[in-house]
Amino acid sequence: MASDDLSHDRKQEQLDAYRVDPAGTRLTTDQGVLVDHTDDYLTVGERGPTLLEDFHAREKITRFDHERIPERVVHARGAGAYGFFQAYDTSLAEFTCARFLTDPALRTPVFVRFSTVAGSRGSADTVRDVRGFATKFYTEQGNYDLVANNMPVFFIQDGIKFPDFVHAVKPEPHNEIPQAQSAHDTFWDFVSLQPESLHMVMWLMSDRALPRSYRMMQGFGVHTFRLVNADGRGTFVKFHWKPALGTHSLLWEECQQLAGADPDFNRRDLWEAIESGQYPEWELGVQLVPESDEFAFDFDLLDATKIIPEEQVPVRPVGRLVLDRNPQNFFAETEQVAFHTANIVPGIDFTNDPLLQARNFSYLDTQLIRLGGPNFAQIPVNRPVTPVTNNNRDGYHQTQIPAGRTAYTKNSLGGGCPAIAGDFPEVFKHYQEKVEGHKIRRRAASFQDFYSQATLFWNSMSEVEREHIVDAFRFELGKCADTGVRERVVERLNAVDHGLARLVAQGIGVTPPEQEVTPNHGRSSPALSQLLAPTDSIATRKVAALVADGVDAVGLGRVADALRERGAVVELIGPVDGAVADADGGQVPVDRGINTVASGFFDAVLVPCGPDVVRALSGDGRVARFVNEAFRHGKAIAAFGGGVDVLGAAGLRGVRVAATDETSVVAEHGVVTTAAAAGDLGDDFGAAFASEIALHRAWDRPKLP
Ligand code: HDD
Repeated sequence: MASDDLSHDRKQEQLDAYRVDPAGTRLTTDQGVLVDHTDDYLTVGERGPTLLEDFHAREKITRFDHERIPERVVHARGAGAYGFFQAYDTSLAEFTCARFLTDPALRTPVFVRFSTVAGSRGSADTVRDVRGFATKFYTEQGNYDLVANNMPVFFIQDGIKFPDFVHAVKPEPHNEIPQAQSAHDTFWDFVSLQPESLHMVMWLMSDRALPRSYRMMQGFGVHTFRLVNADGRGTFVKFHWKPALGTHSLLWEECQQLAGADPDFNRRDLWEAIESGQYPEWELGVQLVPESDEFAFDFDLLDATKIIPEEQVPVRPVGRLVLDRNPQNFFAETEQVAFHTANIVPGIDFTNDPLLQARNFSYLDTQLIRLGGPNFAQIPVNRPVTPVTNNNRDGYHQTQIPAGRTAYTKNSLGGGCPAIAGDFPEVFKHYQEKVEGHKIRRRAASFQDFYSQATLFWNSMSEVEREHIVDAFRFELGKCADTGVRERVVERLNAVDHGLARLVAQGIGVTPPEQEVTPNHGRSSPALSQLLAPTDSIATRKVAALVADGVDAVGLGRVADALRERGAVVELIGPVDGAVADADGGQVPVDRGINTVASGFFDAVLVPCGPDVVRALSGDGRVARFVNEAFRHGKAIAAFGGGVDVLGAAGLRGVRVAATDETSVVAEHGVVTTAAAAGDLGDDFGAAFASEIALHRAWDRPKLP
């Protein structure tokens, strides 16, 4: 086996030892006793009282009673996968001795868990929320956890406020309403009284809070961390994950529809992509700041509510992350995985960011209650691939049998083992920092600018992104019953941007502010807009082909092939599940019935030709709604032959479509049409449709009334 494969497989090999396969086995009790009957309790006579001595029934029910563990206090809902990380080259060795970042021959195994933050374990995926992006690297130097989010800043500057923040955003304590939403009074009350949250709130109100897929979102380590090289020299670092498929979002209306139609939308998407071999991929990048530049910025590097604009410090590519294996058991792996910001390896260290320091306490602490004791690092998914040898002992759920009579350092009776690693090259050395000061409870003056970067974010948005932000504020604040809270938020927004504050105020019945309090500084960071970096790929994009009896299978096949060749997933949606007849009377199997899907499941819609099809589709209210929604949501829509008529029947207006005799391809605002059908349908039709899908959405499309 090549050495570069070794590390990757090492974690899986370790996990294999714990995997239990029921194939070919017989039912037993937990004690290994064979069981021949598990449907009836042991009773006295067929209709008589049950017996306490039925150890099998008692064990079965007891085990069931104890199945649940506390859900994560935040980030309770998630989905995870295994994969690997591989550095591109050795260039980071100048800055860090972390081998997984500097040795391109190493494929470091990883487990990644994506999550929402506010909702309970059973809440919907497509809520407006931050997404977690936590990666456990099983490195050759021990486990490293990069516990990141899909937004580069945080709500608060100091971790001591975390319980307050979380209490404010979680369901209100008196009635436990609302679930998985920030659209309620206590959250906005908190925001209005903690202006440091405003920058993050701008991100939360933006499309970033509605990712199309976990596979299409960025990740950020948020804090300024430190890289440390072999000589002990430190360099400040911010970590970035960039998705290979581009960063894309859903629309709020779709999110609300999907929360009902498929609450597992993001989970399922990740699972299915990996099952089908379309492995999600990200690039790790770093922003490096020499220690000598610690004070070169107009914000504090230790302030987690600030970004370093990429235009100021470019993101330097380091390596790639690929997720290629789904877990086998959700509870054992995804639920029991335990991340901790303090899990670091030689070459990486902390800074004095007070948010990070609080996290370094909180994550270990939370696992103790969540996983029931101090031995959670022995749970298979959490085990490092490096040996663990120390004198930590006992506690709940100890699964190892430490041999020998000595459990202390120093010892002579145990041969002095485990021995202190001393100057062993792999040993972790804390970064040496000289610190002095008074013991005080006070925020630094350099943390006091709460608005400039919120303004920077607003200035960097495209027009459509701004529209979405205003709509989001109007929705969220519209759900706030307390007018005082609404007014205070508008007041805060006025310090971000006067125009924004006025637009929001007008939508929520608050008198728009007359005066601009702080003039907008006018600076922007183009890298913050999702729309400025479109991809040209349609890989993994989902296209719904709406079919009915009489479909032009030849034309449909041509377009579907063109899309599939480019990596898209085409699903045939019929009036019901099963099959439809093609124009020649043959059978075309459908993938799903329209009653089981929603337009939000797909990135694009194709309406094929066939006279009966057009009649059937035009007369089907579900089809009309499907196409109409896809149009309103800016999705690419294609129709050929008579299928073009279905678009009119669905109420599409304001976009020119091909006339009945126009066999060339007409593409306007993401609507691609032609009168050509069957054998006359050229390759240019599929190609034009693919180009529109790659744009993600046609944002300039006229709005329907
Ligand atoms: Fe946190 C979970 C990310 C601030 C305390 N956090 C958690 C997870 C992610 C983050 C991705 C889910 C991990 C998983 O999938 O199991 N948290 C962040 C980021 C933050 C942040 C990017 C700011 C930069 N967190 C933060 C603070 C505190 C916590 C300030 C406490 C002082 N976070 C926790 C926690 C959780 C957690 C309570 C809940 C479950 C867990 O840790 O394992 O300890």
